[in-house]
Amino acid sequence: MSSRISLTRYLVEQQREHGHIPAQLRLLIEVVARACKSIAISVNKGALGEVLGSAASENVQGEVQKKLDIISNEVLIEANEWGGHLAAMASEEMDSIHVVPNRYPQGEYLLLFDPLDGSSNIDVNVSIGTIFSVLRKVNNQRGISEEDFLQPGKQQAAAGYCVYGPQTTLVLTMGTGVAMFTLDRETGSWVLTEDQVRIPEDTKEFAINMSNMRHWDAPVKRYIDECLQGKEGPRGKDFNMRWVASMVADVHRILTRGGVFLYPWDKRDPDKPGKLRLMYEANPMAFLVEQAGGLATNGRQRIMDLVPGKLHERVAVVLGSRNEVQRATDYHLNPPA
Ligand code: AHM
Ligand code: MG
Repeated sequence: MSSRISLTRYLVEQQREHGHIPAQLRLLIEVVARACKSIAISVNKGALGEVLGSAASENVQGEVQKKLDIISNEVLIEANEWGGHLAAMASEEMDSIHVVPNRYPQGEYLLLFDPLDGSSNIDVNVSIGTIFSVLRKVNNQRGISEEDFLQPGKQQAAAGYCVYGPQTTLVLTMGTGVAMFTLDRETGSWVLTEDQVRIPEDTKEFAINMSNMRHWDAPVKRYIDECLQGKEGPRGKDFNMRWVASMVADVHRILTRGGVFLYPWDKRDPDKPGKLRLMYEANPMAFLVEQAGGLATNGRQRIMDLVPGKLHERVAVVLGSRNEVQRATDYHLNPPA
């Protein structure tokens, strides 16, 4: 089909139309997309590729790593370190940053990723994904350190994810809307299947891990309780609930048909601001959601305005359909007296 638009063609046309997509950024996106293709192949092999199960290691957050967490991390590093488009990378699965080795040219960008999101779903054959965020290296005066990564999400040059589900789909923003590409397994190419994605402003679907209910803070309890009261309650409509436990899959559903996703702060571990990681999960998803007309907050502030204090920082997340995120955020900011 000659009318099919490949990822390469999309990137070239975006450059022509908007004139501000540097060649290094285009290369970076193509390389990440290629790495995701390779991860998709490992995911699909499953038990046949001996990639299921846990590895004998923990990551910096003390979580047991799955074999696929490690494989995906390696695929992304190896694909990205030699192209000349990056200065350094940071990953949910690595304690510290990976600076591009001296034998390769250093580029202008920093890449952050959660190589395999939804790790608890790997072995049970439920959708999982890769999430990535791209920042510019702002300081050209010296070498590269962790500090260079500590930029607010609003400074992202691009962000996206790839979901490995019934279809393999790459979702991308470079700040001019959100586009979705489906992997054509016969030709091995990413084909544009949705452009200028929009999230409906209203929804009747929420996503939260209800088993944590007893630990929630009052505003979250109030918001969910009102949804659960359905037609008879203050919202005057019935809500449906979904929770995949893979953020990529939950966000993909929201980008496709609307909804609200919450992983709030809770009292289980009061010193932890939330479960999800600001730089590998919340920021890239917030960029995509805002570019599709939705909102993303930590209950009180816009996620992309938060200035990270450290690489592996965690954050509470409320994102999705604009009017619902606004409501849940209002409940935090203006609790009843
Ligand atoms: P991971 O990056 O280690 O896979 O953890 C993040 C995942 C998210 O994808 C998902 O929204 C959440 O953890 C599910 O957590 P829970 O098991 O507490 O419901
Ligand atoms: Mg994750």
